[in-house]
Amino acid sequence: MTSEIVTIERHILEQQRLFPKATGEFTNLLYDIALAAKIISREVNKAGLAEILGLAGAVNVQGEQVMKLDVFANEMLVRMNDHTGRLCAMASEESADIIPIPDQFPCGRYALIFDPLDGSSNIDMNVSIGTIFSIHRKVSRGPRGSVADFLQAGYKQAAAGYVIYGSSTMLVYTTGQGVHGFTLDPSVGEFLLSHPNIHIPPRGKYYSVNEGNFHYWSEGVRRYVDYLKASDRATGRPYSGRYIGSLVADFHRNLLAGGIFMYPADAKDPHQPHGKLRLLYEATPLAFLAEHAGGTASDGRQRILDIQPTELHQRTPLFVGNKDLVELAEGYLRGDQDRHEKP
Ligand code: AFP
Repeated sequence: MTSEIVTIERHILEQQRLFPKATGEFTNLLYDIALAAKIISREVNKAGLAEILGLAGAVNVQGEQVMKLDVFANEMLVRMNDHTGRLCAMASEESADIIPIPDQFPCGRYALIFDPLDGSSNIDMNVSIGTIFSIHRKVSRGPRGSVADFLQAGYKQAAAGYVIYGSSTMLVYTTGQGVHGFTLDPSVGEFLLSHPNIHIPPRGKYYSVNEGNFHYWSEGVRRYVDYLKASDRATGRPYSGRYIGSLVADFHRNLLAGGIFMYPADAKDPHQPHGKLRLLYEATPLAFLAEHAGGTASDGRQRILDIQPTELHQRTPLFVGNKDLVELAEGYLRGDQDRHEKP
């Protein structure tokens, strides 16, 4: 045996040592998230047994109410983090407003944003789902956290990551010092470093988009997708289409194999002219990871990480993945794609 075994705890501590002034508060916060992820993973793995053990939302054999998994995941993240003194507040995709830290607990220096169980409509089909998180530093002046701590541009994130509950459970995160992936060894309950320093491969392989929306897209998006599918040996086309409909799983595959994930704006729902995905809970953390892995993310016009959020649940179009593919998508949306197409 030659390779070192690096647990997530050791890895986070080693990262902390790069910052001699670090207090350990941030380190412990990441560790709290990893612990919540292990507990959520345990419950997700039992999902197929829900009917046998008691349907979610119904009463189980012990006479207890069985919680839906997304509700469980949300509660777990809140309960793991509300009392530690590391956070000033939380914001969850499941809650309309910010989640304050109860008065009896101290207020910390960080704001935690999470989508507790993204892709949850896939649970019943045994498809991979995920938790997405993002951490900002407290910027508001008051004694407790406020919405202002969450409405910060993505480039200011202190850390971002996700947990994918797939054929194995993996946690992938960055604090701006590389993107690192850990696989959960369920037999010992530890996340072990399996994917150090992830870089998106330079040549993308996949495009991922819900093509059922084709007729609702703008002309530019339609032409871009046609370009990706056209056969051209010189530019390695066509790209292969892969779409799960579970953002973390789609993003994770393209992070490891290269490609572009898109959820463009569409004309399907006039109330959602900006597409489906949420800026703070989905787009911003994945954009931070993509950039630190050598890729990029755009809303079709500007860098996701430069967008100044105005609302907690704001939506955005998202194009994320290899730089050349995202820039080409922007070109098609502007109508000057010829400047970006490879000869
Ligand atoms: P659910 O959490 O309702 O399953 O939505 C998942 C999601 O927000 C994201 O994970 C997917 O990328 C996207 O929606 C899929 O949306 P479409 O079903 O419209 O393709």
